[in-house]
Amino acid sequence: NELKKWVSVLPKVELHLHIEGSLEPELMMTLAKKHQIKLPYANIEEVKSAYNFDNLQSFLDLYYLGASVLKDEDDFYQLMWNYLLKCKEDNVVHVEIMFDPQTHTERGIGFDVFMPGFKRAIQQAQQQWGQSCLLIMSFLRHLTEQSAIETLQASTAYLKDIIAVGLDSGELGNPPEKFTQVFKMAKELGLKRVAHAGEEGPADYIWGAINALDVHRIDHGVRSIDDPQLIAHLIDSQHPLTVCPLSNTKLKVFDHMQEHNILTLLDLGLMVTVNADDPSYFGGYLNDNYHALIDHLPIEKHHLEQLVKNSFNASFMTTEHKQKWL
Ligand code: ES4
Ligand code: ZN
Repeated sequence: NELKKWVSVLPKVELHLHIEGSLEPELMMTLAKKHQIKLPYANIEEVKSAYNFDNLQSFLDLYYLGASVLKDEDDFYQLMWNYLLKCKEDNVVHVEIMFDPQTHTERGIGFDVFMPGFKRAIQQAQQQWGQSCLLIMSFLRHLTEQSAIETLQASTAYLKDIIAVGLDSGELGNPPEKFTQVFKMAKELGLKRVAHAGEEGPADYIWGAINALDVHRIDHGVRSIDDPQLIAHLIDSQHPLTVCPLSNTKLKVFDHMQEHNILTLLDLGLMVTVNADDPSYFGGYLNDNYHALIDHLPIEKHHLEQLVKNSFNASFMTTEHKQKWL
């Protein structure tokens, strides 16, 4: 398929990627052995066959379990390095990577363990092939706002390495308004803001992310389609949506890729982008997500060009840096 080959080699940007969700079963098993951690899997095949999800929570349970093998600086380095090698392979020239500090601090692993590991891998990729990379610190919304505030305070020594804060984990029952104060504090510290909203949760949570958290982008946002007033607002405001096609079908947000609304949203004039979310759990990296759209939707070359252009424009790159690519 010509279109697939063409998009594969095109310079691209990724804006919605959880580094803990790029932990491949091979590295998971290696690190479990290294640290003598018992996992409920006998081998790599068993890990892969466990990745059959009914909804977001059934995925999150295995995602937090998998992350429990990440213990020392070198583990976080290896995790980040493996993902950055995929960026090179997929020609992802700029990436904004989310990490979940609380997934690690709750286990007694602090910023001084994971941040040096992440930074060493990023510096190496930047030196070796000019990889451009920014970090987004994401709060777990199933925990309290107080815990998010403590996380923001614990990140003080690394604020210069962090471009934005985000909000992820179980959406239903944890509306954006729960995190109004911590997002306000982050804004005052000069951090940009993104939040998962309208993945499993209602369109109202997208309004909440915009109005209460003052976000620059919405992660997912596909449920915006249920609210015509919100759609009109998103067309007008051009708030980017970081849509994740393979994630949405794996987590049954859409039963089949043919039913995905990304093309509808794009044709309506929303600022839509394509992203991988948790590639090792959802069956593919960024090129695989573009390929899935090509395989299952009536998508044309001009749509793909728009999607790629949108992700450059929706990024937190400086204007000068954007101009290098557009
Ligand atoms: C996530 Cl797909 C998704 N949704 C919400 N939180 C997450 N954390 C990692 N992946
Ligand atoms: Zn996500």
